Amino acid sequence: MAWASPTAHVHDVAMLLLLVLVQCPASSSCPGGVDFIFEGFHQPSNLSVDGSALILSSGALQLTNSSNHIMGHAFFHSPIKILQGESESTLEVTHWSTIFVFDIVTSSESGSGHGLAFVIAPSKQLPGAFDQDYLGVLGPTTNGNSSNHVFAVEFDTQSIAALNEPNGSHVGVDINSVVSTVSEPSSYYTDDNKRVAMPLDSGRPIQAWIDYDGTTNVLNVSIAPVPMPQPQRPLISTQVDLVPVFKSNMYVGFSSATGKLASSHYILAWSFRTNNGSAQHIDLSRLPKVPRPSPSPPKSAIIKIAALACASTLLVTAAVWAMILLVRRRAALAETLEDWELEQPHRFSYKDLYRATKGFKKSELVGAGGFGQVYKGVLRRSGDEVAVKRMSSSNTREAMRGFVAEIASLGRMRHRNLVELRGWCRRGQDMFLVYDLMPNGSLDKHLFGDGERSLSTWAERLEIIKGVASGLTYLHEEWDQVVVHRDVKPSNVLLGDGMVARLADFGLARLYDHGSSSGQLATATRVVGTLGYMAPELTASGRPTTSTDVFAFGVLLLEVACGRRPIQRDDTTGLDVTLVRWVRRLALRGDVMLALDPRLHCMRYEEQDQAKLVLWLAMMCSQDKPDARPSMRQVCRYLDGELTVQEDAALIFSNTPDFSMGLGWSSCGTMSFTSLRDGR
Ligand SMILES: *[C@@H]1O[C@H](CO)[C@@H](O)[C@H](O)[C@H]1NC(C)=O
Ligand SMILES: *[C@@H]1O[C@H](CO)[C@@H](O)[C@H](O)[C@H]1NC(C)=O
Ligand SMILES: *[C@@H]1O[C@H](CO)[C@@H](O)[C@H](O)[C@H]1NC(C)=O
Ligand SMILES: *[C@@H]1O[C@H](CO)[C@@H](O)[C@H](O)[C@H]1NC(C)=O
Ligand SMILES: *[C@@H]1O[C@H](CO)[C@@H](O)[C@H](O)[C@H]1NC(C)=O
Ligand SMILES: CC(=O)N[C@H]1CO[C@H](CO)[C@@H](O)[C@@H]1O
Repeated sequence: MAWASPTAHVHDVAMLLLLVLVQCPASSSCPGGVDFIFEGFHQPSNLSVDGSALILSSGALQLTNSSNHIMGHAFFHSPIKILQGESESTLEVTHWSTIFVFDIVTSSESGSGHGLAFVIAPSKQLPGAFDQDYLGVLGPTTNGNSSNHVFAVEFDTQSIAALNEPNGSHVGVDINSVVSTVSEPSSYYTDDNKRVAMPLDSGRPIQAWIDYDGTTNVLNVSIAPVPMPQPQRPLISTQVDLVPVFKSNMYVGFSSATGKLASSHYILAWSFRTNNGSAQHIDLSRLPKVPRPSPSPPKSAIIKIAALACASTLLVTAAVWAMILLVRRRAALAETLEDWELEQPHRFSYKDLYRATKGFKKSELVGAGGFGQVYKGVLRRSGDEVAVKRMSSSNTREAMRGFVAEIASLGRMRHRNLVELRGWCRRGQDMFLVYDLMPNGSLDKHLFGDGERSLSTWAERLEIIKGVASGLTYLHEEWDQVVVHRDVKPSNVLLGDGMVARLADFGLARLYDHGSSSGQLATATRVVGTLGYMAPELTASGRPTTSTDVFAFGVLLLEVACGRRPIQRDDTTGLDVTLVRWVRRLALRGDVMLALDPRLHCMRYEEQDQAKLVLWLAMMCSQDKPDARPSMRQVCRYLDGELTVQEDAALIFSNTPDFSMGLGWSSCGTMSFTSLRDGR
């Protein structure tokens, strides 16, 4: 196989080792047992890596990056004596134990695949290994052959129907085959024996414990999100005789592969021990950082220094250019004013916004989306920090005029859960909206961002949900006109001081008079909104209504409760599955609580009840039939406990045609979501 040849070179590149306690010589096997710990991998380490595996300067071991169809292996350099006993008949597997921390990071475009495995094998090369579902452990020619002598525990983010794997990400025990002998959906047990689902590809570090007792042949496997301690009850506890599987000297390590879908797979720390109880504890405060997919990589210091050097030599040239640019900029800052523009309050001059955002500099960019870019800026006169959203539109002047009129009235709205629109500006085909800057960023960033700021308590999330509901109720029912927001989603929910949720971005909002066919727009317009949040009838008719907002709010509720994005790719079918359908399925199975975000641990009983209510409410809001959805005012009453949610799947889904049709999918056996996309 192609990956086998660069092995030696990659190994040569390996460098120094920070903290490894090894009680055995480097090149021979270890008769007295081994006991080692890597808290971060530093070079040259006692590790043999090959394929895409490499050790990052942070100390993280990267098994794969997010390229497609690659695989990487990393093994402890020397073999380990894992069988003991004098003769064939008295052979016994020594007690062994391992603890490691892994992190699977998926960028939004790549989809997550395929996972990683802890491997015990007779060689470091793993002959015949293949990417994709084989995780680089085995391959189509070797899979299932008892001459492999390969044992693995897989941490798989993709489920393959043909391999009889459970839905979604799962943990499985593999013996000479990637078809697991035992597998469980990835989850852990709390101390009160509740099972909490936990996706493996959340981008958060996960700790795993594997223990094998050679006298009882019991294998235990547990996982838990860092920094949770080892669960008392293992996720998998199974009896398996490893004597026929193991040879007397075996290599221990990791393997990982990507396929059509790809994630970066990292091992952050690893301890392993034979003969002497549990592997050493890992100090979780010292885990190395892993790179996160980021939209704008920081400039390196070298570039800055180089730029500085160049700058001095180019000073003279620059001076000439500066004069030319100054003249040009003057011209650029000039703008055409129209009488209707002058009449409105809250109008900013382009010049002010240009200055506030340092000329719409890239470094001031705080967000970008389908509808434009958002820059942060400081207003010169007041010194206030603002967010400036810039949108380009090739609309006619008439449309622009209507838009401005709406903005003007929206500018008068005041509500604790709405971001205050301070004003706008127009220049040519560019529209600018100016909002107060929210120091805590968007809900989206907190839910799916880099981890440091994740909303870990349920109370915080419930407060945010209630805030958004209250803001939407105001827009729909409490203001002089009916305002349909049209783009309710976490990236449009900003978090102000004290993490108060404030709905932002009325850039797409439309106003209607109260009573005008319950907020229906008279004429259909171009369909706007964000895929995944659009109610089915919206894509068909293009008519935004208050109940299409309620649908999107339902999706937002699910995102907040489940910590998942609204659309995910199903690898078996290659099609998109919506979060709405996924949760409905769990609900029909009676497992709705498995949908909850695993990062929400240690929830109290009343909090679990609240979370359940939110999940059911979300399903009510995201029903296919618009009439069946509650109004935002009703939503608030449900959240405040004034109304009781019917936790009855049959009732809710009777308004959802493809579910009521005989609940067809539930009888179609294991796995794979049928890939009907909502809203298509
Ligand atoms: C990912 O790893 C592969 C194999 O080592 C390498 O060829 C590729 O350049 C890497 N891609 C990135 C983006 O680093
Ligand atoms: C198993 O592997 C061995 C050695 O590679 C080979 O000789 C044998 O034919 C294989 N068995 C099957 C059933 O593929
Ligand atoms: C496996 O888990 C069971 C149940 O918690 C426990 O009784 C047993 O001691 C564990 N065995 C090992 C080898 O850790
Ligand atoms: C077993 O581990 C303990 C610490 O967990 C250590 O003190 C002891 O020396 C070890 N024994 C052997 C034989 O390695
Ligand atoms: C997978 O999901 C289907 C429904 O989508 C269900 O019927 C099946 O029991 C699930 N399989 C497992 C192993 O959880
Ligand atoms: C090959 C190699 O790096 N061996 C090292 C393994 O770790 C021990 C203990 O730190 C070192 O002494 C070896 O040199």
